[in-house]
This record gives sequence, C-alpha cells and structure tokens, in this order.
Amino acid sequence: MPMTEAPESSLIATHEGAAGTILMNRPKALNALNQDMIRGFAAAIADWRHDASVKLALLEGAGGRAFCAGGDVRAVRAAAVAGDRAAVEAFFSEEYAVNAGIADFGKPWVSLIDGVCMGGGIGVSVHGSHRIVTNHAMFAMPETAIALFPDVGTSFVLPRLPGALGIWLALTGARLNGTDAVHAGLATHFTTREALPALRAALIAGDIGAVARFCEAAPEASFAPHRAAIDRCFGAGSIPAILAALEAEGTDWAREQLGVLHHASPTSLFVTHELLSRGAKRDLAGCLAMELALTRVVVNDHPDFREGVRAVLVDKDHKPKWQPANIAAVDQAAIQAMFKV
Ligand code: QUE
Repeated sequence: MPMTEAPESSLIATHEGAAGTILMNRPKALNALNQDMIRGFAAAIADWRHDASVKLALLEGAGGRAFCAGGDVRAVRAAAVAGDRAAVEAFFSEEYAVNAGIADFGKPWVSLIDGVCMGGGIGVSVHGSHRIVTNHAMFAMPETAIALFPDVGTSFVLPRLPGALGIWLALTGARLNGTDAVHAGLATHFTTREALPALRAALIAGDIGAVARFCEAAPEASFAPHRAAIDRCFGAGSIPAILAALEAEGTDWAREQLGVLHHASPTSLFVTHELLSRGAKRDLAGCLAMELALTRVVVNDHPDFREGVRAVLVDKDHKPKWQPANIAAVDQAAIQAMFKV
C-alpha cells in the first residue's frame, strides 16, 4: 500500500462499453462544478465528439444525494472579492463553452438525474438529448437568492417552457420534483431510482432504445393546481406588474410567492426578467454570450452577488443586505445599462 493516495478526481471521465461516462465526483459539495470539473467536461466532449467508438455520453453525480447543485459559487465569490477578474472570466467562459458543446455534441447526451439538480447542473444536462429523472430528483434555478441570474444557457431554455413557467422558476427558484421537471420540459423522461442500474447497463451496451423501455409516464405535476395563476401572475410582463398581479390574486400560494420575491435580490429580479425577455429572441449562442457579458458586471462590479453567496453559502445566516434594499428603489435605466451584449 502506498503511504499516500492520490486525491480522487472531481470528474471521472472514462470509456465503458459503447458509452463515454462522466461521474461528477464532489459529493460533499453536492457535485457543484469547479474549474477542474469544467475542464474535464471540455476535454471529454472534445475527445468523444469524433470518436466513433463512443455512441453516447452518460452523465451522473456521485454520492446518492445530488446530480449537481450548481457552480462552485463560493470559489467565484472568493475570486470576485480578490479582484481577480481573470479567474471569474475563466470560470464562466469555460462553463458556458461546455454548455454549448453539449448542445452540439451530435450524439445522445444522457443525464441520469437522481437528486439535487440546480443551476450549473441544469446547464450540463438540459442541452443534451436525454434528461432522465427519478422520483428523487429536485430541480431549481435558485440564482436570484444569491443575486446571480439564470445562466448556463437557461436564458435560452426558460423563455421557451410552457406559459410563464420559465419566468416563475427563474424569479422564485421554485423547486420541482422529477415529474414536475418532465411536465415543465426541463426533463425528457421519468423513471425510478430502482430502475437506474439496469438502464445504465443497457446504455453502456449501446442500447439507447432502453430509455423508452425503462421509463414511464410522469404522474401529474405538483404545480398543476397553480398553472393558471402562474401564467396569470408571472406572465404579467414586468416585475412591478408581477407583484401587482400576485397581490391581486389574494391566495396563500400568491402570498408565498411574494414572500420569496421580497427575499431575493431586487436587482437580480429585474436583471432576470430582462434577461429572459431578451433570451426569448436569441439563439443559444446569443444567450450564452449575453450571460457571459452579464457575469462580468453582476459578479465583479455589483455588491449583491458577494453578499448573496455570503448569506446563503458562506455564513448561512440567510439575511442578505441588498443594495438597493427594495424593489421600488431599483433604477431601471441602471438595469438596462448592465446588458452590454
Ligand atoms: C443559488 C445557487 C447555488 C446555490 C444556492 C443558491 C449554486 C450552488 C449551490 C451549492 C449548494 C450546496 C453545496 C454547494 C453549492 O447552492 O450555484 O457546494 O454543497 O452551487 O441559492 O446558484
């Protein structure tokens, strides 16, 4: 036995049968993507795209609790606090290049999503052909809580979901279970955790048709009772109009949504609404370029991002002090000026 063991890699990319398999392997951090993992994705995509022995890519998260909780925003915050703009740029530009590389991978990109899937985890799955969720999946785009915005190409995806579902998910960070994710269009197939080993074995054997055999119809979405109210309120067209519509609604559900919105970064709410409006009119590449330009301003120059990550992930007091502190004080011209692309 060696005295010391090499630290285990945070991303394990290998060939198994007909598949290229990727295991996101940082279970204590819920497999949140760091720079090394992003570089591992980029290398695997480049290798496998033109390798005829790789019939499909299969993506999983280690540890049983998470697929991938997002990006390593603690590290991004540390870079921003240190004034290291180059590190911030490297992180997001390389992450978004991976998202684009998955979209044009050219063969099946199959994600087995059994646990937490947020932010960056959606980015490494949603642009692929097969997003298979289990009864233990939990999807969310929680970025407004840390004063970021829905990125990783979701400014392209979310405006294209049915009705106002995308803007609702983006603004509130609402959690979806596996069946919800299928009904929303973020996932493509529903199965059970118990079926995953056999499905995985069939995929390794190159049998992409196994997906249809092992998956089943998703039961009704938990948001179904609120679908009409979601479209009515979150489709209102602006942040002030959404708040007014929720207030007019007068239900417990609407009051709950208002509570969530009033806890989020006010700046982030306006940025997110504008981003999705613009994203509805652009292709994926245009959306990723818009997001990258926005990270430079939001992450490096605005105080809310570092404060949001501090409150949610560093100190965990969940008491962020936003600047400005409330929605009425947001300068809409300043929001428009944050969009450089
Ligand atoms: C918004 C986010 C993230 C978040 C929470 C938010 C995010 C992210 C994580 C996260 C959660 C648990 C971990 C971890 C990271 O939380 O991107 O390492 O153990 O990665 O409200 O965007």
